[in-house]
Amino acid sequence: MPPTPLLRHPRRLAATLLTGSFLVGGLLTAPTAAAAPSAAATTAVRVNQVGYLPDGPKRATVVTTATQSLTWQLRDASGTAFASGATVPRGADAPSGQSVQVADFSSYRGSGSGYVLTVDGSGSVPFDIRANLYDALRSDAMAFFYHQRSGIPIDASLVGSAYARPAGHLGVAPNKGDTSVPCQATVCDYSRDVRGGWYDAGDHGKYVVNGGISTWLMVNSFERAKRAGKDTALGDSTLRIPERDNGVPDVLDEARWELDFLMRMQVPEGKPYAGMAFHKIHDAAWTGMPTRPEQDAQPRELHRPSTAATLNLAAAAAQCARVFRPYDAAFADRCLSAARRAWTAARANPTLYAPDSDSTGGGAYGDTQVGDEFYWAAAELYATTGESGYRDAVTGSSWHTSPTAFSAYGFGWADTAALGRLTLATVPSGLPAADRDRVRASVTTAADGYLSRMAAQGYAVPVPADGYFWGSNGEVAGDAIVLAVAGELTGNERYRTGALETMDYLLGRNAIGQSYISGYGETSSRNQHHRFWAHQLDATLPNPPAGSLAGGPNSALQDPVAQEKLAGCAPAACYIDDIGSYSTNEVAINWNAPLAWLAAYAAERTSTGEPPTGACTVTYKTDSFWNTGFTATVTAKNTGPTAVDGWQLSWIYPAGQRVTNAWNATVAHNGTTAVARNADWNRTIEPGATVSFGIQGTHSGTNPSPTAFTLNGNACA
Ligand code: 9MR
Repeated sequence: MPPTPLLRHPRRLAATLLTGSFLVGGLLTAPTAAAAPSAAATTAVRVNQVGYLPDGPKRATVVTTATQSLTWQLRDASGTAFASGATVPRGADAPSGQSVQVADFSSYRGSGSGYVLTVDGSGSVPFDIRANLYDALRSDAMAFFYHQRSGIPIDASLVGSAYARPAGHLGVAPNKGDTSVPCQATVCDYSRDVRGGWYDAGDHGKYVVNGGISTWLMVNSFERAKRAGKDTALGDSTLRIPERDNGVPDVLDEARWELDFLMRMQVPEGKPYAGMAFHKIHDAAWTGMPTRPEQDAQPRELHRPSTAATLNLAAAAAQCARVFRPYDAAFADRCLSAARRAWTAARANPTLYAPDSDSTGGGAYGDTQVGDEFYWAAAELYATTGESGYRDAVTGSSWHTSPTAFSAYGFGWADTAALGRLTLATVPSGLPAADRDRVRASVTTAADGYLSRMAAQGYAVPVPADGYFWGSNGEVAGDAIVLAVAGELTGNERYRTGALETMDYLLGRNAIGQSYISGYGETSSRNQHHRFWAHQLDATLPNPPAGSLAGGPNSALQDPVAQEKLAGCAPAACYIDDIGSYSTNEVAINWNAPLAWLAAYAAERTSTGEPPTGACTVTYKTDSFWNTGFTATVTAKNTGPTAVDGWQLSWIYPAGQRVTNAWNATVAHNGTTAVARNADWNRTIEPGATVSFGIQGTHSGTNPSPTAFTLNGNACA
């Protein structure tokens, strides 16, 4: 019997300060005056600073000491309030350390720009409500990877002159690589051409485990969109990359840039450990801040192969073989052969662990538990080939049934079992139906766990209070992927709602009112830790390009700036937009990849396809009208496929009318929103049936009919 997987969170374990690592060079001597101030919130009404989708959830969090419900008002750019309601007090919110209330204006379905949500005299930053809200982020979050490319000039015609730069690490002085990189002493006696790929983050290291998971997410984004029939948005000529217009979907072109590098990291035939992947390649010593890639003069070194890196390569390459086949069969074959070799080599060397101590000049990415990597690689190889050997490796793995495959702390570079489950749940395979259904149920169970955590928190974050570790924003975006896949598997709209609400968190509905995505929102991160986008240290260099995600709050405070500036912070507030705070404010491929996935998903115009159980049409007929009052008959029809049992119909009065009396229903007001509820004798509306009730109300001169109705949370046509 395989051992039971341990519940573990290795990404959280590096709780020590990385002294002597990122701190060499200019960073410590940078003038402190250049440091950004702590990201102070400008208002106590926290919203998604970019905005909301007309058909999506629209919630805001209000920081307040008030214990009673407050009135919220949605105003347009001219200051006119046209929707209002009551906030729901939530009391103390542990992760943020704040007392909060929640305002829900989801029933508003209009669109426009310049909206402001006001509560108790405070206004939010202005935001939009529009269907194309995420179109720009979809391409910007993906374009991040082109910016991070090694071994190719970054072309001004694609990114603008501020972000253009010569190719890095092609062996042109002062660079010393990556066209012929020797191993560290004792690792091997030859050199390898490991050019290309993406720089990992703010440093110039290239790490196979992180490259593998990031590539997988990019390709998975395409694979999911294709299943949904929405892949044209990720197709050819959709991104600003050199390969556009080559007949291959651009997101796959971008992923291939890394896949080619990952395969170069495989130990060649005839050498010791043939088929294994070198764990990483990076500078012999940490370079200073800033350092442009083409100016890096440090020697580059290959570090010893590892089982984890080899299995990441196997997983990403097996997925490549499946997804690239319709576009480039020869490349798909090359990927499959690399994946098979890697798998075989990992089986022969199952305990070649990368140590946590190997962090001079680059990150360690240490991992001593690789059962989950074996499971993930087997799942990808099985989904691609259908071969029984890989199937047996899947079903024989304790990770196949372990409840910890989806942990409360999400998936990540060291925790990959969830990725195998997502593939087995969504890609047709020969798994027996009952087993496949169990795998699918594990996805929805995990998603339900994230939803309950979101519901219990004032900021609707899927991570637990102790889950704010290095790269927590990547964790949030990864959880959203699980939610989105649960929506795909079940057709249940609540999962899409949850996935979209995590975007609200990343874009400003959070403890510090910070949009963690550069270029998006009023107060967005602009000083992420990066050796080229280092404007904070050198005014001639650019800030991070739009669509770059900061690592996010990290309660372990693992850098000197965080330790100095954030001491005593509540977990969700342990963030500072300062280039020196690499443990809260770096960018990284494994955080931007789930963001790109999520942005592409959010940009799609349709919901998960759930039959709208509350689908409805409403007529509102004014029966009589006099100088201060009116009567009307409201008729709601259930046009959905299932009965509505216990109904609640709400609408917004455009001219401040108030219902004072009702028959066949009870009507209450939440500001300008009227909420009608069933009487005892008409609580069920069968499919196709209608319910009617009468109202009497007051007006102040004009009495326009309301137009937007919501039945049990669903907008009526
Ligand atoms: O994302 C990594 C995080 O999980 C680790 O705790 C941390 C310390 O080992 O390293 C992070 O990864 C960094 C890597 O080591 C070097 N490149 C930058 C990465 C993002 O900060």
